[in-house]
Amino acid sequence: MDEPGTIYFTGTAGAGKTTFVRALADWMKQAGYETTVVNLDPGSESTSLDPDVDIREWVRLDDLQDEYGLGPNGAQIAAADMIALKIFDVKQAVEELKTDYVLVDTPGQIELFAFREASKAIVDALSGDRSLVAFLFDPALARNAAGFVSLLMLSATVEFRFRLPMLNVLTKSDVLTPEQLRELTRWAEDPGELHDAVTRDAPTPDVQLSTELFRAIESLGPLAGLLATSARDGSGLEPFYQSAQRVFGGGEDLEPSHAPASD
Ligand SMILES: Nc1nc2c(ncn2[C@@H]2O[C@H](COP(=O)(O)OP(=O)(O)O)[C@@H](O)[C@H]2O)c(=O)[nH]1
Ligand SMILES: [Mg+2]
Repeated sequence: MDEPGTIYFTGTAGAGKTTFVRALADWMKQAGYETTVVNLDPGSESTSLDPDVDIREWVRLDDLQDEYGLGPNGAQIAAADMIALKIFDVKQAVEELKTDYVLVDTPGQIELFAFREASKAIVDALSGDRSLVAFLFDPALARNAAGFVSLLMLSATVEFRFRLPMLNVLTKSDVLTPEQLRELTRWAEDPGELHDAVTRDAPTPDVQLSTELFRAIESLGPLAGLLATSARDGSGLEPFYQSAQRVFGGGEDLEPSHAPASD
């Protein structure tokens, strides 16, 4: 069997990572693709994710707080490093399930994943040649031009850290009006539109900074577009799968590993 396609889901706290992973795994299952859902958030209290492999079997935030008398932030940081020590157990558990795709939900706070050396080790251990990072844009932040630029920079930072192909994804598109959604899509496709919006929104003293930041983003490469999705109404899940598949397979679709479930 080919090695699985592994997708890491990153984004600011509350961007919708956990909800998206569950919705995508459910969609993929009914479309006939076998997935393994991995939870790498040691503080996750989500009962809805229902992961197949759960880091909390090895590292639990509440245990660390009790054992070492750490506060929530200290425990998060200790946990981020301890996960790296357990990553080969996680890898083994994932390999035993032998699915075509592995969907990895990452810790709620992005800095715990994106800015720690341990995460690089985690990603290196879990990733084969077919891996990508999905960076989720929360509409609450992406809705205005300055927030949108900030998220683009954060996404570029994640790319810089992990050196993996990236997909930028807008979550919760159901909360946006069609007009708002069109505007965000234009920003992602046309640097000129985004630049105009940034300078229009910025208070005068900020215009220069916004422009400079914008140029930095532009020079990182073409804005690759933003895929609008909603875990709530299911929109964008199939296009997301197809985009990921293009990254993994150079365009070829995998045959479903079993017949799609009928609804
Ligand atoms: N309207 C709407 N809300 C969503 C959607 N996806 C997630 N949410 C909500 O956004 C909040 C944060 O979601 P969560 O998946 O926990 O974010 P995470 O911190 O990135 O894992 C929760 O209250 C979710 O119910 C969506 O597609 N539409
Ligand atoms: Mg989460």
